[in-house]
Amino acid sequence: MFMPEFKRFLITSALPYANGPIHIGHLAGVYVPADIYVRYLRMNDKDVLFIGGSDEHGVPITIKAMREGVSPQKIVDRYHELIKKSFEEFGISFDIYSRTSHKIHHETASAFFRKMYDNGQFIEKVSSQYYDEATGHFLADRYITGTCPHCGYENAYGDQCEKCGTSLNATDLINPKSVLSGNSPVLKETRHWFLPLDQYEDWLRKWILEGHKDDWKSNVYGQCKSWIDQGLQPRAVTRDLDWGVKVPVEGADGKVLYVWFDAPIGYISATRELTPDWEKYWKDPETKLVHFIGKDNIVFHCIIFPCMLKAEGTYILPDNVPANEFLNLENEKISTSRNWAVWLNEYLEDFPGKQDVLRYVLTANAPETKDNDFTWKDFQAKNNNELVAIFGNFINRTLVLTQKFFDGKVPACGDFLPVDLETMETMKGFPEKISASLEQYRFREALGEMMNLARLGNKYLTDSEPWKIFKDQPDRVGTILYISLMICAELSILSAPFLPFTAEKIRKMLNLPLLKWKDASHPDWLKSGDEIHNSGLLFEKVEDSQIEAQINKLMETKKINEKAAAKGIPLKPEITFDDFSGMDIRSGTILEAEKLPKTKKLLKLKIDTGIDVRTVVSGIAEFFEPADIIGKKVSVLVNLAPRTLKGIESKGMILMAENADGKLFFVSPETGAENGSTIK
Ligand code: B3M
Ligand code: ZN
Repeated sequence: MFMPEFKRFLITSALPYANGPIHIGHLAGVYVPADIYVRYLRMNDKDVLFIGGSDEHGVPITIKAMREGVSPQKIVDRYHELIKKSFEEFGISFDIYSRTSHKIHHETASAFFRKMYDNGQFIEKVSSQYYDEATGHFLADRYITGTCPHCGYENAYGDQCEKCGTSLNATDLINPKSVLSGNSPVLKETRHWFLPLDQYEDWLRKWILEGHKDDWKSNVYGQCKSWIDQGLQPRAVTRDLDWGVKVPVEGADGKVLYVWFDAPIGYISATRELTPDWEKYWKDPETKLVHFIGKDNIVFHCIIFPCMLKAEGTYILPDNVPANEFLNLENEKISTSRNWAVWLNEYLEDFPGKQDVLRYVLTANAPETKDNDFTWKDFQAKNNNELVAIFGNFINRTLVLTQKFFDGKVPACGDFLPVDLETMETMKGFPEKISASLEQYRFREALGEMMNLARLGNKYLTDSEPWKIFKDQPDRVGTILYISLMICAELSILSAPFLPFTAEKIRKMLNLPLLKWKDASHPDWLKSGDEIHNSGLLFEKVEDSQIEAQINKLMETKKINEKAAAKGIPLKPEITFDDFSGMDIRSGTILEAEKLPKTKKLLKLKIDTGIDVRTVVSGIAEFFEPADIIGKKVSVLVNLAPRTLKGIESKGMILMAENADGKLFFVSPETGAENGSTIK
């Protein structure tokens, strides 16, 4: 494995913005897979550093500070500590968890910029940028939102559309709005430094499109290809802000480095902070550099940061960037601002000692190739049906039987039957299989194999039924339990990257020394007569009540969000009763429905209004299939002046309820209200 052989490994995980706690989306996308990989490397005696830290600059921080009316420093101090602590408790085994407000980072990032500046690697340019006249701020990045010119998403940020992932300049947005005041911004001239990404296009093509066609994940490779194919533009790497790393150039007062310029340099600063030997990790081509990130960070880690490293000239490039897709929660996108998330710090409080359960569920559901969903019901099922019923059950049965029949001592091993030999042969295959998956960043697959080893153990015990034969064949039972204990020991090694807390418990119960990955394939370190002690169940059932409590918490959030959204819809001006009674609204039934060709939203409906049968063109096609709404009772405004839409005369309008997120629902009279009855 590890072909080609690298001398050392430098593993980085995205630096989370210190503007809120960590949630399961971050964990599943970045930190759990990175931690599994690093633990695996360490168990293989590799020289490895695992780098993490808080990203404390950028607009996400200043916006949060502004909303709370406190200083940005206050925000980052609060969340850095919270994040750091919850990572620790969750067993994310960073070698260092640093922060970008440290002096060493400001120095490192400044020097990096200055070297590129001195080498003439930036374009200095005065350009027009959006400016909020009401507040006196230039608007870049998340200070400005608008419609994405690529996919039409209405809440794209000034630096990136979160829907389609495209990286944007604020001036690309359609209908831009200031996040500060809600106003439409004006253009104002300002001077900035740009990284001419277009000059790196040929090099990027060679390095990524030719060089990493086979080893980068297809989602990562695909995104890179589409950016490069679209043509790269020079990108501003400085901003008019006062929070961040000051631009180290004379006459650049009031300007800081763009957060996406300084943040990845944070990986370098953290390594410098960790060890005086940092250069060999960053500059020797025999180091394998791997960035673990989420999909919205791909462009920054695969295109922009590598261009910076290449320009600076003395650094190595990432060997791989195994970015994950997104994890949703109960079928909805996780959102910090809408509080739609499972927060790590709250999980640790609600489920004390159950770090491994969450690690397991997030790995089993990892959004490795496509977006995936976390649901509390599935969390419960995976815990109860897999961790408790398979993994925990096997270890517990083996230990209980050893206690019962052999006084808690490893029994002597007698002659092998074919089933023993076969089982031992299968056991031998697991380390290699799991390694192969892990080394290709297939963590779900690796976890599945590890569980197959527990399944093998369960089947072996169930088939051999030692509890039935002890009386007549105690030696045979000794052999069965000896082999079962070997499987337990193998599990304690192979589960360690995924379930570190559990692995350690098993190791202690079996009285084993700290073992390495290679020890799993020749498990001869259990000796007959060695004492073991069963210190209790590894996993407990998650009860329905615990799941209900979590679901209720989410329902509360939903209610709060709905209220906030409804409040956000402004009331229309007052009308008189006559205005209202001028509307003739009737109960009707949809008789026919068909999609209007070449439109996305329109359905052509035939409606029985009780007065007549008429055609109404309605903009509901995105929410309803024509076949599903035939026979549906609807409320129809019948005296609306006719309009021609796509060449079809539409007479009237059907009434719909619209959610704050744009979802539509019929306003249907109850059965019994005949067609033509008036609605008032
Ligand atoms: N803070 C973005 C994010 O949390 C960013 C990652 C920086 S990695 C250098 O999505
Ligand atoms: Zn988009």
